[in-house]
Amino acid sequence: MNWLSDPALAPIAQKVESGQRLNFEEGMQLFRTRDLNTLMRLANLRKTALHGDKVYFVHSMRLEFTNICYVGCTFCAFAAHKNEARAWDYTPEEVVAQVGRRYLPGITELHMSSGHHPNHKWEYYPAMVRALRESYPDLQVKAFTAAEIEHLSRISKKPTLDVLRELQAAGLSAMPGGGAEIFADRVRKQVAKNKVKAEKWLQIHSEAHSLGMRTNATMLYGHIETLEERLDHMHRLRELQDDSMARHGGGFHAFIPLAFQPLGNTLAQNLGKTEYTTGLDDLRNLAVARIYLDNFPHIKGYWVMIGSELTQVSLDWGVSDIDGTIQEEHIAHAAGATSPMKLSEQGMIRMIQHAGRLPVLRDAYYNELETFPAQHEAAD
Ligand code: V47
Repeated sequence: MNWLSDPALAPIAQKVESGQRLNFEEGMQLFRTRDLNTLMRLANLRKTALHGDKVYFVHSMRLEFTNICYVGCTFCAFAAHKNEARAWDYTPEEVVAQVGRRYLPGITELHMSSGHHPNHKWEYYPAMVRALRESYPDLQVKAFTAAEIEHLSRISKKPTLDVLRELQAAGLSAMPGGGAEIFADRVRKQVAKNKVKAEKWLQIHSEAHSLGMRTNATMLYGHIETLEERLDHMHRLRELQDDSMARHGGGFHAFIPLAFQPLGNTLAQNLGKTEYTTGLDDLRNLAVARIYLDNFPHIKGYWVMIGSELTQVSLDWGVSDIDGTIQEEHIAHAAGATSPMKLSEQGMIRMIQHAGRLPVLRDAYYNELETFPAQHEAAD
């Protein structure tokens, strides 16, 4: 049976079936089509060609060492002024103690990103990474967005490449994908005008790749951006990934769309952007990303921002990674995320199994630690 109902998708389907790359206009057709069934099938085809039935997750911990931040991104409800009662700011020793408080056996990844603190000296950052590695040598530290690295370059007066090198020497394993927001200037000026510029964000990731570090890339969508601006964002990432793969043998592990959470931030209040993204927008976005970003190993469905139910559905829409158990998350929850603060390992396994997929526990480097049996029925 031929399921295709949008004739414009016929040449695109042929390209996807034969593993060819889509051009920008074809990417836009995917964003515009109402033939969601074909979109889903094409995304699933690309995902299956890469990973079969496997879906990856990590036993992880999230830690934000401070919420004090001077940058003023309009989508952010997490940042606090240092005099506010809700502000926190941990010393390296307190960071280690916080990790101890959240620690569970088997956790391999510690994901940290935080505010741009106005007063910390450069030395604070490598000292924190070193203290963590000394107390928890088995934890892989994935920390500091490109925006934070640029901030560290400014306060240390060191080039960003040296900042990365020194953090890597202190024990930094990988970088998260935050701070990318939307690259297009028109949007960036309105949502993150004091933050790292798009070109610099990309340069910092390129530098990290040159040091053999693997990184992620995010895209904050569902606010004032157009669909063209979403695809432009993906396009710039695809170009950098081509370059990093050619020059350094690899670069980005995963692309993670971040659905805008609309509470308690000025973007929501001033521009009336008070609605959550819709389920089909989330799924479409993931599917387009899977098809367009043909050189990215993984597209992540981020259960914190789209909920675990939709994340489970997204496993048919190109998603091959569902992030981790997390323990405690504050950035999305400050802005109205309705998901729980954490998931259990068992809960993540069940979510994947009940979607008829094969759960694979990974670490921050995507080493496969354990594979769980597939289970095609929704019963334990
Ligand atoms: O950098 C902030 C975004 C990011 C809101 O690399 C918001 O594996 C939606 O980067 N609505 C932090 N998004 C989270 C992040 C991340 C998450 C999961 C996995 C990985 C990874 C990285 O959250 C920030 C910013 O882009 N953000 N406020 C909001 N209201």
